[in-house]
Amino acid sequence: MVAADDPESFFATAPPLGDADAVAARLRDFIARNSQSSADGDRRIVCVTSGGTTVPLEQRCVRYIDNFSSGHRGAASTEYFLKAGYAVIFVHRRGSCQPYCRFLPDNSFLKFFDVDAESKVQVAESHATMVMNAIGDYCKAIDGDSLLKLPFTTIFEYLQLLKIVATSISSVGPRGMFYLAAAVSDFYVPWDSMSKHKIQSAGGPLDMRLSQVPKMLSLLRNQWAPLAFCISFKLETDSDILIQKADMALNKYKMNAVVANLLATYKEEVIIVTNKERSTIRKINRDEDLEEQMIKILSHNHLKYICGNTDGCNQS
Ligand code: 9Z3
Repeated sequence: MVAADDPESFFATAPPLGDADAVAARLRDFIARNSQSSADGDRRIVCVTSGGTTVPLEQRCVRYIDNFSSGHRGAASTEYFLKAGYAVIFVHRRGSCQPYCRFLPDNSFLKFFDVDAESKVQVAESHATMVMNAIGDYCKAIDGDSLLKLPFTTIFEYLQLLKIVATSISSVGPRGMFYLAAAVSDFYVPWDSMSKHKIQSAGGPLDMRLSQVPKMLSLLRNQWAPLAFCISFKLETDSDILIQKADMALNKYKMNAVVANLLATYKEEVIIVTNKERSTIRKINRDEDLEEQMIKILSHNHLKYICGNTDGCNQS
């Protein structure tokens, strides 16, 4: 019997994506349109993953295990990648934070609107500029064919999507980048050993054995998109092991960079670990996005990487 932590068995037993062919076609078109040479050279394309994956406990899912992530980092990073001229494939958890919507309040959404004397709904004066800018930036990204959004919920959907995106992006070689900010489950229940119906409580306490999710970073690096510039994230709660774990990921999966962060401080501080250096990035003032500095450094490193992998490199 093949182990559940074997990638082949994971993909063979996972419920197939309903729209895999349509997703592959959209990706092909998006990448082709963004690969046509333009005045500023061939465009760079990044796949940003964002939000947490779920692990269903039942095939007709009532209960699931979730991973911590609001999707804020992925959404903010997408905005800065777009600003830096990248085309972005935003692979995100359904319902998680979206680019240009980060500042919309999730609990007091109605505060954004006023009803005037003629009963017409309007954006409140206090938020009008912010909403207008967000709509403008979002439309520019969509109309300019710079942003493709692909949603997932479960670990099964996420890994199948990642594989399709990676094998598509491989066609642009070193111009492709992966920025894997999604919080991905380490353990799961294989589809073929999962209860079909809702697990009943009448049987007493629940004993459940979870299998390890296969490590797909090796496949991404070695098979799916061998020339892409790859950045993975490492989230820990214990500061004593963070850097050691990031170094391990860097070397084991041959990542170009690992972004290390602690649960307690991830909004204020990250450490970008590469083979050459460790750079600590801190938020200096409240209104600043940490992601702005992160994307500046990483996109610069990506340019250098492209130059090292391309003859007659014309990127500056
Ligand atoms: C991260 O570490 C992200 O920075 C956060 C962002 C999830 C903390 P938010 O979405 O949070 O802004 O609320 N992402 C990677 C987390 C992860 O699961 N990494 C795995 C690991 O650490 C490797 S894929 O082992």
